[in-house]
Amino acid sequence: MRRRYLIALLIAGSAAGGVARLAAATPNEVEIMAMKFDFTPDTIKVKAGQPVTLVLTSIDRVHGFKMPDFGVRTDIVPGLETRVTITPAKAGTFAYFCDVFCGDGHEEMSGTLIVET
Ligand SMILES: [Cu+2]
Repeated sequence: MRRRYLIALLIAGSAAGGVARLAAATPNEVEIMAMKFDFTPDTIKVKAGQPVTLVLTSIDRVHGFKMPDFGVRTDIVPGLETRVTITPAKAGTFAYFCDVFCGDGHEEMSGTLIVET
């Protein structure tokens, strides 16, 4: 029983590895939705060395998206898809936040990019 579980894990692991190799050619896409006063998701996990495209949308008003560690800064305009591609070089934890004042609670509008090796 225990052995069967281990084999299933190994199969799942190699399948995931195959997906990761394919994804290296074209950036993975991560959708981030902005609204007063949150980003959804507010935590993103990506792999170091692999390009990732953040697809930013807003459902209420213009927000900002700033990720200082990557030199990224853009508006997020309702009705538009704003795409930003980054390739994190090394593991770490990096902040992103809204930099367009959008009301009380704006200061709390932030998220975390976790880069894993
Ligand atoms: Cu804001």
